[in-house]
Amino acid sequence: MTKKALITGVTGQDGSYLAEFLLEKGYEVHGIKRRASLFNTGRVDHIYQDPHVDNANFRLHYGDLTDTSNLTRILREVEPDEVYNLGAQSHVAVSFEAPEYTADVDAIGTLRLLEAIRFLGLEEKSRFYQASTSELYGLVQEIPQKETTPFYPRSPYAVAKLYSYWITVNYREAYNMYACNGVLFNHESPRRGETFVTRKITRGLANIAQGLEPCLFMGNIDSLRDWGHAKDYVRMQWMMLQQDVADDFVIATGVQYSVREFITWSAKELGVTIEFTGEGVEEIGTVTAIEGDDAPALNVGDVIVRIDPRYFRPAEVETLLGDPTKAKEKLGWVPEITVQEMCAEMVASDLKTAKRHALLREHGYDLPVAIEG
Ligand code: NDP
Ligand code: GDR
Repeated sequence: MTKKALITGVTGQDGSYLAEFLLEKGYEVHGIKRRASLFNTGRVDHIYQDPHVDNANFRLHYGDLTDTSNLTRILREVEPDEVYNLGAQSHVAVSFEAPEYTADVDAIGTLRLLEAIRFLGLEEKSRFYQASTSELYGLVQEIPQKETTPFYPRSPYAVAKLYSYWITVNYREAYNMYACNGVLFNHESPRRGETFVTRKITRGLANIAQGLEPCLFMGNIDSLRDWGHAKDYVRMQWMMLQQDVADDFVIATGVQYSVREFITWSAKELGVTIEFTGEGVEEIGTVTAIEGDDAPALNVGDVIVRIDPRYFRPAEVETLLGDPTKAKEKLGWVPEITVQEMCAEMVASDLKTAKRHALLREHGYDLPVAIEG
């Protein structure tokens, strides 16, 4: 029998990689996409199948985590073997600006799905994966963080995700549902949203190198993160639902770097050496050497990184470092892509786009390059 999976957030970074992964495993994949005034399926267009074709095994349904009746109807239609709840307002800084909406989607949205599964009598059939987060550790109580580390969320996003973490545990214990939390540390890719720090850096520097943007404006570049590749992490999401007994796992690489280091590596991928000088909001990143021909718009001495306090958060998570021992020992999971390899892949992808833009500009077809974020 073909297994059926339902993915909320299928149009996002993880949703797109997970859909690809499950299709390769022979699943029938159903995804929930939001109604938007512009096309929002760019990350899954390459796996889209015309619904008029017989046996299409990738299908999209309009829906929203704020809409109980819609979620219930989709679950009733699909009767999935596995539900992956990846949909969320996932930007930490934005959650300070839209805290109530973030709570509605990221906390109550999870409850809506779990209740719909129960209401439809699917609790024996549908296994449930909740996209939990290292942001739960917030103001860290232990280094490195593992499954038993106490939580201390530091943003409306993290507080909403704390509710989802515990409601998932609660439904597992109360109703014997197969429900798991993957406590995932930061994971990135060329498909990462443009306003998350790694993508902002790789895209911004590629644009600067091609003369499309003047400077990268950053927030707290001392921040430390444990970054992995989204492809490695979605494989783990599936592995978690294949166990005999539902459980919660930390997924991380166990290695930590600063945002400043990520900027330096990204520049290096473009053949550019940056030196940081100054302190606090006065810190700047200046070009000290250029090799190769990927940065034709730059000269030694150019200041291409500055600090803009607008990007500081009201409460910051300064440091995160995960201990994935349990996932490695119980599930045999090991991340295959290093953060440096991932950085190179992201820069190469953004450089390709930037070169295309620069070429269009050179020939009089100017496209606006959004630099806010
Ligand atoms: P993205 O922001 O790339 O994707 C989020 C997805 O959720 C998008 O498809 C988005 O739709 C959808 N979405 C947003 N609001 C709603 C809503 N109201 N109803 C239905 N869908 C909605 O996130 P990632 O792929 O990076 O992350 C996936 C999940 O994992 C998220 O829950 C995130 O919080 C969590 N997480 C992510 C980590 C990471 O480092 N990437 C680490 C730990 C947890 P649209 O495309 O229309 O915007
Ligand atoms: P994070 O990711 O908040 O960890 O949440 P993000 O990439 O946004 O920030 C990482 C760190 O970089 C610092 N930073 C900046 N961040 C952004 N976005 N823009 C900047 O200009 C900037 N300058 C410095 C931040 O302050 C922070 O310390 C991500 C999301 O994917 C969540 O959904 C997920 O749960 C967690 O990772 C794990």
